[in-house]
Amino acid sequence: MTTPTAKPLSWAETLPRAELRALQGERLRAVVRHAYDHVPFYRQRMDEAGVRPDDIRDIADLAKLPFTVKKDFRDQYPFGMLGTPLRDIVRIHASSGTTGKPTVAASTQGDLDVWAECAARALERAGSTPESIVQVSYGYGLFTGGLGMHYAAERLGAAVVPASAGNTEKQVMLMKDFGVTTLCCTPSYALQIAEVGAAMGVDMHSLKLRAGHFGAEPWTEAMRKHIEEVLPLKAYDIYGLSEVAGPGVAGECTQQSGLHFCEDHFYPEIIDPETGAPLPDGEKGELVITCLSKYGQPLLRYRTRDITCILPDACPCGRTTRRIARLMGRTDDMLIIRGVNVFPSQIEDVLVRVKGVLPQYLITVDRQGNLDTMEIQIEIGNDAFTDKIKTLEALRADLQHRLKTVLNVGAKVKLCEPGSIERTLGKAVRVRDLRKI
Ligand code: DLL
Repeated sequence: MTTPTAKPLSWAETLPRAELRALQGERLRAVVRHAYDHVPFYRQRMDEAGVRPDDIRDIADLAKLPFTVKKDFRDQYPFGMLGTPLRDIVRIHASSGTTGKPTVAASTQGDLDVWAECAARALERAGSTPESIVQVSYGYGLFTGGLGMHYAAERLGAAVVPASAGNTEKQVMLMKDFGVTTLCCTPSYALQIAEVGAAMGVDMHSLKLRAGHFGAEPWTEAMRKHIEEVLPLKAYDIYGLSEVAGPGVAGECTQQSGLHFCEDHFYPEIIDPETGAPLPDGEKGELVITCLSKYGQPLLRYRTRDITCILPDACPCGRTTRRIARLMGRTDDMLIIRGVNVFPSQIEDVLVRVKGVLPQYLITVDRQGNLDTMEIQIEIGNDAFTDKIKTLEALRADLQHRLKTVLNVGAKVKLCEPGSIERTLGKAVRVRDLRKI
């Protein structure tokens, strides 16, 4: 039995544009007022910009508000961005920051309900129903992928298999034995599952899978085609980020041509990353998101650093919410390794704390089979340079351990001689990405 709700899950996806805009304006007014009254950070920013909550009456006024950036989270770490007392916060997620401290994402129950609704809408948009069996093979934990899709499946009324990532043979067994219809994981892990299943002798095309919701890392149309060849499902792109909510901020419908934004809760803008000027629909730039319903940790005009465009035409599916194009890259140097966000500055932050090494390093990212690999070459200082293998190995192991703790993903550390990493005259080259996705 499903709990009766007043409105169908996706009622906001087909609202006439004028009604949607009125709803957005109403929610924006309330959330801006709340942020100003309850978060000293926003009050100060708005005062500096000379904007009062009463100046924000409609979505057209959004551009008057100052941007929020990732660094603001670091400066306000851990709870400086909260809009409610801590007692009203019921969950705290965290994603990578640019240095040692993570970016905190705290939610009230109301915020979680909105997120679950949006992520459930992503499942429904691609055809899942309460009859579906949804295997969540995103990692559970501080990362929002696992818990995000978990509550989405429950909100839809489907049966959820909380597999988390890893132990791939078991994933295949569960899929087969339970008749899983919907798979949620990173696109690279979907390929890994297909490969392991085939190696186990399972006819992957005999599985009941019909939809996959893949995201958290960049992928391409070519990869979609490949996944659809090796698994008997349609592969749908799903987008989200911890600061805003998690998976489900936007996701594709069965047309597979752009990700419908849950515009009634998350308002998207595209700006010129150089000037900050808003760009019209159809033009490529940086995605900026305002959370219209988030009160635990309000978020106004957040610069995501993700590059995309808002598709100017209406979707043939009949939904009126605007879509974004597949993500086209980032304006910063964030890497996504096995679904985990990694900033080169995090590595630098570790190196400056370790005696004997220089903050001279080169990250090489590659893909072996379907798994990302990361090797970090690090220069040793002249003082620490020795021909004692035992000493060097201890240093190497220590660095590898420290980096794994900070980055949340393993990297192979290779020590190299002083001066051996190429110096450039301009911007240092810190990353070689050899993956051909
Ligand atoms: O990756 C949330 C998520 C989980 C999305 C599961 C989809 C599925 P973060 O760890 O905070 O949150 O990383 C957010 O990942 O700014 C993008 O750069 C990247 N990203 C997320 N989805 C996609 C996608 C989750 N579909 C950052 N395509 C974002 C490309 C994506 N990049």
